[in-house]
Amino acid sequence: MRPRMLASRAATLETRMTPIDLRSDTVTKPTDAMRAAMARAEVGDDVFGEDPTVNRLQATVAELLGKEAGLFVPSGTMANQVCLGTLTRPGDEVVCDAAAHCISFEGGGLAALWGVQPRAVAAPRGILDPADVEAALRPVADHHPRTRVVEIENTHNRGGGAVYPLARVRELSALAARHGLDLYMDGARLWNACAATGTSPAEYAAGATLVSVCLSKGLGAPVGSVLCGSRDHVAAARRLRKRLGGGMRQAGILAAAGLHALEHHRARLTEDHENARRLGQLVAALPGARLLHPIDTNLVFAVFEGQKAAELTRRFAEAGVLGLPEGSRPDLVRFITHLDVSRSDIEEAGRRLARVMGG
Ligand code: TLP
Repeated sequence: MRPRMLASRAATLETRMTPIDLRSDTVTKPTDAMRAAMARAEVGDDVFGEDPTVNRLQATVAELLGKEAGLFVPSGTMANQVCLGTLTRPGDEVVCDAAAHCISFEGGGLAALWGVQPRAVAAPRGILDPADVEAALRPVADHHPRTRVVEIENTHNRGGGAVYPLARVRELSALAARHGLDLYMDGARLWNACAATGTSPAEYAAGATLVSVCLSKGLGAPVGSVLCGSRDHVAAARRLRKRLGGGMRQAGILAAAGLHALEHHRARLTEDHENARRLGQLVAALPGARLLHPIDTNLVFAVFEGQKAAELTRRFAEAGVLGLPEGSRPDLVRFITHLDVSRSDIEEAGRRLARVMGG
């Protein structure tokens, strides 16, 4: 065959190959076993509190987090907003890090839904320093907004999957308690923090008034988060969930996926972390690339100096690797490992990326 024909055959093969999807750990599809568990689920009307599988999921997560009660909600965004809405009144202030998910990626929900403003504190990799939090608290006076909540994110998304050391969480919860504030933990990827450190979910959650965890990221369920706290706080959160239209009916089908994920997909998260470290090595070896952060969990943040992440991710996609322009700087690409990518997918992703970068 002539070289031009060969090149066009290669291009056709390339466009046909299965993409390795590293855009997020939300892209996983339910396994056959998970689908079977969903099909078998006993259900009832959860708005009446009568879905036995939802009730079991809520109790299971509450127990894991060492809290009195839990509430199943459709998404991590709703969990964050319902929790922060539960703990605040209009005009209040939430202290969080400047890159927190609840103020970066939730459509301005704090302001739009609850009339609450963030007090954003710069924090390396999103991990708050208690001294900076203390400095951000408003004095009590008629002029000022009322500081009500300290919000932390563990692991931290825009911090590249950074893990809160338990000691830091304890310092922040002690600080919050000293000032009569509540601590809220966005634990969308708390399972990853636990897998990376060996700290239990209950240890991490102990100082938080409310905490939420996600079932549809690393754990591979199709939908859902659970928020946990005292019975009273969860009853208040339930009202807000209903207000937002998050009261679901025979939701046991979804809760069954969450229960299956908790049982079968938690211990394996360390595999995702190992795959992320391997991907990090492969990416760091590409010409012009470097890792922005050490890899603590399943997120890989790679900087391609002088390049546009939007353009680069288009070229990566053509070569069969999906990543996301992270958005906090123009040359930053985000990759996330998860249940649906194996070690050999990671090796293959490395080869495909090297073809794009000429490495
Ligand atoms: N994060 C998504 C996007 O929104 C960026 C992702 O792909 O990483 N808290 C944290 C720390 C999150 O990373 C996310 C999702 C959420 C909350 C919201 O969860 P969902 O997407 O279920 O509303």
